Amino acid sequence: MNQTVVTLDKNGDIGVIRIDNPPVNALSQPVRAGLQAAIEQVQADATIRAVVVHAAGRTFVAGADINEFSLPELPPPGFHEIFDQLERLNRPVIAAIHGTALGGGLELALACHYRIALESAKVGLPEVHLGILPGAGGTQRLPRLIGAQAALNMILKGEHVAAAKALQLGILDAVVGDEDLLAAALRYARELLSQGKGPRRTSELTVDPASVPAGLFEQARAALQKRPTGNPAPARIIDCVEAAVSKTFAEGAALEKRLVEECRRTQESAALRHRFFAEREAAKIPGLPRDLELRTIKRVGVVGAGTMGGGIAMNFVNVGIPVRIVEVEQAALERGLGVVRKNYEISVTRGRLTAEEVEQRMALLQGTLDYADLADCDLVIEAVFEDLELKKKVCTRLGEVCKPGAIIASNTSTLDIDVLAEASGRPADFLGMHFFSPANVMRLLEVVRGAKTAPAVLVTVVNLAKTIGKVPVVSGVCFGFIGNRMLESYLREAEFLLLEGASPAQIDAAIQSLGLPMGPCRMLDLAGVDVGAKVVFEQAKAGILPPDPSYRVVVQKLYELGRYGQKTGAGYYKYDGRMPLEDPEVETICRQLAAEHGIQRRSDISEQEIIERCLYPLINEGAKILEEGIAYRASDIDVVWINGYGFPDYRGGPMFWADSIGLDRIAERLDHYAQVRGNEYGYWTRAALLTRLVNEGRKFADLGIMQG
Ligand code: 3H9
Repeated sequence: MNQTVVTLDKNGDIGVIRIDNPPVNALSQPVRAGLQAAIEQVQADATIRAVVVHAAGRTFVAGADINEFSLPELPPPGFHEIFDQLERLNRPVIAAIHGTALGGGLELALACHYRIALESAKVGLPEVHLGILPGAGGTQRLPRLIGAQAALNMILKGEHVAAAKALQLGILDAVVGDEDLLAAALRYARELLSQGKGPRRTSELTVDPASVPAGLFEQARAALQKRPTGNPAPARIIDCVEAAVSKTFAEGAALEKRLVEECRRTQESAALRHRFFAEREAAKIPGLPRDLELRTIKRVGVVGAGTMGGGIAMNFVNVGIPVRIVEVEQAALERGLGVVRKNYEISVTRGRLTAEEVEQRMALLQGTLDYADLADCDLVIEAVFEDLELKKKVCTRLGEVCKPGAIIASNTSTLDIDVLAEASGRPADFLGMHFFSPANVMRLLEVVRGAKTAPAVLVTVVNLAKTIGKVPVVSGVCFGFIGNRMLESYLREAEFLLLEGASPAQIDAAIQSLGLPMGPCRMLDLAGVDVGAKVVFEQAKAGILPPDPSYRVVVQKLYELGRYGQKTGAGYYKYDGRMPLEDPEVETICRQLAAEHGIQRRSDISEQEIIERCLYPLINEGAKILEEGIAYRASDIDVVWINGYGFPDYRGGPMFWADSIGLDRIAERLDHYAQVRGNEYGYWTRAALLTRLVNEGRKFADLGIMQG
């Protein structure tokens, strides 16, 4: 037996199998081998009358080791083999669950005969988020235990289920309060023995077909077809759960084994696994001093009660951190607080919050018209209108009123953090916190480190981001940071394509065919053409626009015409309610602009050209961001695009996607467009890093940490 990761001890006549594989007790090969050895030892020891399986550290088993899924073959012993062996033991086996029993961890527990958990524990089969299915018996045992409908629902959603609910569903047999779990499990084992209870094998149960709602599987398949996803797992999950009803355990298990293997070999699953690790890497800041003293954030201030300020405030009150929100006028303050309350009330109607919880949260949100009320805040975030002069004034004021040691942050989406930091008079305490709209919903937070931001400030905010449920990504200072800077090249090409003769619907359809929820034209109409145009004006002011008179003229023209998008009923489209309709007016506008700028119209723009022209320059910009050290890692860029811009997770983000296309191909197409479109303004000039990687036959994924 592998002595270090799995041990078998005896507590009287009870065998105790302990898994100790930090940080999350993943079932990597040594753990599987250790488990198998422990089971064989139990088989050989007739004095053991019952077995408890538990885990050391902060959690029970959090699943298979996700790293192993990238190996050509999963190293033996296999999951089914061990779990079947465990279940076949002829003495009662009890799983003792604390923390989380996820994926293979729950499957291990399901192979045990009884399950006891702490009330703080959670269980789930989240494999779907990795583009695979529960492949260690979960699709066969869970339906046998709790019924096909509940199991299908739980596996397709991949949610974590709290212990109380899991008890109700029949996944758990007992839940205990805050006590010594191992002691409780041993007690439970002795009770079973005293009651003469023996093994209870879930694989021997059958699902009564009469308990399965008519059309359950057909409806699940129809729902998938209606909203197709690039994830290879859901369709196969439905097949497996159906097999749990209609086939023997052995047949269902064989199907599960084959389908999980099919899933893990797909590019989509590789992309989803990349996302899993990328999000965790993104929160790691390289090169930090060892003895950092982090700051404590007990109260937060927000300046501006507009949509953004209100959304930002909600993030904190949702986790119990009180917020002071400042406005200039009482009416604006009341409007802002009213919007927050309305958002919470919508959650009540959807059953996500109780009326009492709304009151508790609103009580944590205090409005004020006086900056002096921010004096006791540990972090203050300004979320006023995106205007450099205004933001500078606000930052200066914050530098005056905030207490020493408070962190001051700007929610700017494009402006120079270093300029704002200087305006505050305390650049070491200053950074950017770029929330995405709606700020209470979108998971991404770009944390922008200024030239003088203190490391402790940066780490405090990255940790805080995790506390409020955000995925933080650190960016250096440049116009638009990681996300909006890359977006700029995407929007630039979308507009040139409009001038050359593509319609908004054609462009959007091409981009959506890749799995993005909306193309650039619909996105700008939704975000506001005015907002989009102002970004261009700000770049002009900052002197960073290319000297190209045709640069993003479409958005500027639509703005001039008051076509602000969905909110004014017209933008790149005209609107019937929320429904975008093609508008001949837009074609006329584009035709006129093309004529003014001497741009040839053509009718041969293909879907492939749209995809390449919008996305390959975006990837090229990503490479520049890396070589400048604006992002630490290529995978950080992927995290930004998946969580902030709806880039499909099953493609792994733009940089992972580029690696899968081949960087030589990307480079070759950039060169091609430089030739056919001309390259007067450097739009198609390859990033030096891209050329280097192509020459060396390497990928973005091969790069280490990049520091500017
Ligand atoms: C599965 O089980 C398939 C089976 O059906 C069998 C098929 C054949 N593997 O998230 P954290 C690392 S698929 C490897 O920051 P938290 C993680 O990368 C699996 N590594 O902690 C990080 O490393 P580092 C199904 C893993 O407290 C460290 O552990 N299970 C795994 O915020 C800490 O993680 C899942 O999908 C793993 N399975 O959250 C559950 N899990 O420190 C995946 C974690 O180097 N895990 N790591 O960056 C989670 O959801 C969270 O990690 C958990 C803890 C909730 C457990």
